[in-house]
Amino acid sequence: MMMNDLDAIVEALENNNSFLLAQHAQPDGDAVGSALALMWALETKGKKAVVYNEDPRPHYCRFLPGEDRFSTELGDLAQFDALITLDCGEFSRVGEAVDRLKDFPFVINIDHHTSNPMFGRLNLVDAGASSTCEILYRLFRRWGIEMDKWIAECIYTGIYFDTRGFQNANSTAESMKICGEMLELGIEPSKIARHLFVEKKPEQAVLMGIVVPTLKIEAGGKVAGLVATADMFKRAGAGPESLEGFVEIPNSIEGVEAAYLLREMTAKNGDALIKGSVRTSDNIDATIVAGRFGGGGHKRAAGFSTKGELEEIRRELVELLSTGLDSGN
Ligand SMILES: [Mn+2]
Repeated sequence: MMMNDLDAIVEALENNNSFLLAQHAQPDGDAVGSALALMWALETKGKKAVVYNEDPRPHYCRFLPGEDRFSTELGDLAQFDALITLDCGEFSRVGEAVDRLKDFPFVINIDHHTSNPMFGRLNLVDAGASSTCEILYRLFRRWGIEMDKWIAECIYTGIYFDTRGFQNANSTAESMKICGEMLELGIEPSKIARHLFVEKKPEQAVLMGIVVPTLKIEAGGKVAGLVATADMFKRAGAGPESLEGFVEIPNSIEGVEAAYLLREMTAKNGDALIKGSVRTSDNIDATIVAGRFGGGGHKRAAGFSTKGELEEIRRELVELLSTGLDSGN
């Protein structure tokens, strides 16, 4: 799926002055990288950009230039000419602010999720792109942005994060070429790799020790997953972001074709929720499985938040994944 208002978006950026940049709540490396890359690019053109997210940035993004420029307040929306959503598979992913933002008169939607319903007045959505940062790179090229080391660090971070260091199927010649070009602008790939994927906080390592024993391998070795209860977070003294990347533990097991991670969490309104991450091989579409729980994402990596009891959802999810693998759906 490809929705391409590239030239119209370049024109809109050129002809307007003040932009609000929103990404999905609980931002990841691509959300933070794309917001900051676009902020710096707009500033090189003398434009004003405010970067908004209701949630704090994950600790692994704290090294990025401009990381302290995020705001958790929207302020007066009338000051903005356009709202640009980044890495949001649907409008509601911006979080609670969607109630105020959904009537904004001019929305530009830049994203790479398969399930994106094209909610912007202008849309630049390519599910074939590794990341939102890869799409921004194309936009900057078309717009004639002179990319510097700061922009390069942000772009590289988004691509490297969403491909998981080129381990995922969304790693393409194009995404690698762009990253090579970012290296030529002076970034240090080993530093970024360490921040994104290697370094753990001590409490994350403790949490790993508690969560790994919940591993279950089922469906004849094809489905594997972990669960994390609220009590486990408490025992480890770790926050909800601490599970980043943990789904790769079951996903790394030989023979496993579908992996999951479920965790208990509390929504902002106080509701108890189960948050799920799903990783799949070629043989099963993760967006269909996550969709059954009201979520979405990419074919091989998707997620959801739902109400319910942890073990019940685990059974239901394993059942769906096993059946899906059997039917080749
Ligand atoms: Mn992304």
